[in-house]
Amino acid sequence: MDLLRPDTWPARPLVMGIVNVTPDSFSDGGQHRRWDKAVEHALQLVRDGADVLDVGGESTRPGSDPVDVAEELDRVLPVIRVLAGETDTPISIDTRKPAVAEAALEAGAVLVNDVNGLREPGMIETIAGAGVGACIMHMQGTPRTMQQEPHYDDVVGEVLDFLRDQAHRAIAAGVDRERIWVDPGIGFGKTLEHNLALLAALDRFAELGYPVLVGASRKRFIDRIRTAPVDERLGGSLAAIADITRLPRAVLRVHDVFATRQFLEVRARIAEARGGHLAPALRSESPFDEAASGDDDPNGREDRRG
Ligand code: HH2
Repeated sequence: MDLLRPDTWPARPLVMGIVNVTPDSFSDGGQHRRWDKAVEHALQLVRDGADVLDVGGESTRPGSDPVDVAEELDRVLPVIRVLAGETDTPISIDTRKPAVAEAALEAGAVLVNDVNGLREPGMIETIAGAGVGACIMHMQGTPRTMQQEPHYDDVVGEVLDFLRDQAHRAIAAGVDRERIWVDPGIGFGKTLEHNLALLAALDRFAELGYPVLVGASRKRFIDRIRTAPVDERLGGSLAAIADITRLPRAVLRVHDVFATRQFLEVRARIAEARGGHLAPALRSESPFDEAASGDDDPNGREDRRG
């Protein structure tokens, strides 16, 4: 299934599983440093229900330092090569660098997830030339400085304008319109209030006409609302995306793939019970169907997680 084309989009949000191959990512840094561990983790995310795998070799947490091209390639290429041979799940490369994107696409990635919103010279051309998809994310500043007093007169309007303009630039340069996703960039040069305003306005992002990606998983704004270490922010992560099923096409970039799929599935079943429209399609799509028929089996989760 070509998930990047709208005609093959399932009737539910896509779940993008995060595969960080970095020593310093904010939430799971270091755990997947060695590429074989990262592959193992990624394949677990596939079993957990990931629709897309997002492989990244440079941390973009607030205050983080950039890494050079050679180091980033050294981290991500072996992981992408192995994953491309081991799973049909589409692979996205999370990078700001055209050279890394190009090599990752050659190694088997099919989507460039750019937190820099395709601003680096050469990035749009790389994507257009390869005929692949792109996620355009908004960021104010750079990861090193972005949380130092971010300011907007109208955060939603400014982020919308940026995404619309960058998408138009990409299309004008030959990127397939149908393969563009947009992302307001939760936590990237935003205060708590900015993040909340953006999450409350996702419908307006959907009106741009592209699938909307939301990356709220385990982020710091959750801690600002109720203090919790990164691995105890699942409740807040799910709350942040609770309304997303309203959007026609959404992508959830998450660490906790299984819990997110479970969350979506339970919500869909409740909507179905209420007479909603999402659940039937969701149910027929679900890789969890078999287990769903044995709802009460307490071992179901273990079985699926292999
Ligand atoms: N967030 C992070 C990284 N990449 N890409 C998109 N499109 N949207 C996001 O919100 C987003 C992203 C940061 O999260 P994580 O990968 O867990 O951490 P790190 O940047 O430290 O690797």
